[in-house]
Amino acid sequence: MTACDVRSDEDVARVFGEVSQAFDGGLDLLVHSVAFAAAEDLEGRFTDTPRDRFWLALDVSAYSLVACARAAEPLLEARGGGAIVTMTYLGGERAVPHYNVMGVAKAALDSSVKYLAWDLGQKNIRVNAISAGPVRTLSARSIAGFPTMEAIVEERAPLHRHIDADDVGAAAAYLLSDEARNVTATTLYVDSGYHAMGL
Ligand code: 0WE
Repeated sequence: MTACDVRSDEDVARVFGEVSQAFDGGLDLLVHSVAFAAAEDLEGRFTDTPRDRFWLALDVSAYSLVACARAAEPLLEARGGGAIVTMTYLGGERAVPHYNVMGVAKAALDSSVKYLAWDLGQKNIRVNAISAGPVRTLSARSIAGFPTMEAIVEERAPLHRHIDADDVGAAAAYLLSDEARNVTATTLYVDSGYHAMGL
């Protein structure tokens, strides 16, 4: 599948057109896993986030789910329903130092999951989010203090261990499967239980 700039309605329309051709006009599931904030906004003070980069982060990280869900809707409907999963993070609900504008974008994303779930539920399309703990990914490597965050989770989370991409994959496989047929509009935490702690 070709590249897709999720800030462009034309690009999104083109890619879902290609999906429709490749999959005979139908789609069973959609995994939305995209986010972006300017690197300089993931350090320092949230207060200093300029207007243009605030909207950039929300455009790529939150509105893109709405755009992709809308484009996928007729394809999912053609199969009698389906499931959408997106990736969120605790920093959208609580202030995580340095997560900054990405936290605001995740708050918008989390809310969008609920409104999309309401609209698309009518068409038997489920919409859920996975809230993963810090995972060592390519983009994580560029984040200052990432090893410290992992150490904090390992110390304080009920399961005292970090999570990896396979843990997220297993949760996604569940949410996208018929096993989760009556699960929508929710967040599944894959974070060793860290989100439940107060200290
Ligand atoms: O959502 C994220 C990070 C997503 C992300 C990563 C980058 C790095 C490269 C978005 N935009 C960019 N822009 C870049 O230029 N996470 C959940 C991982 C993450 O990022 C943090 C975290 C955690 C956790 C940043 C600061 C503090 C905590």
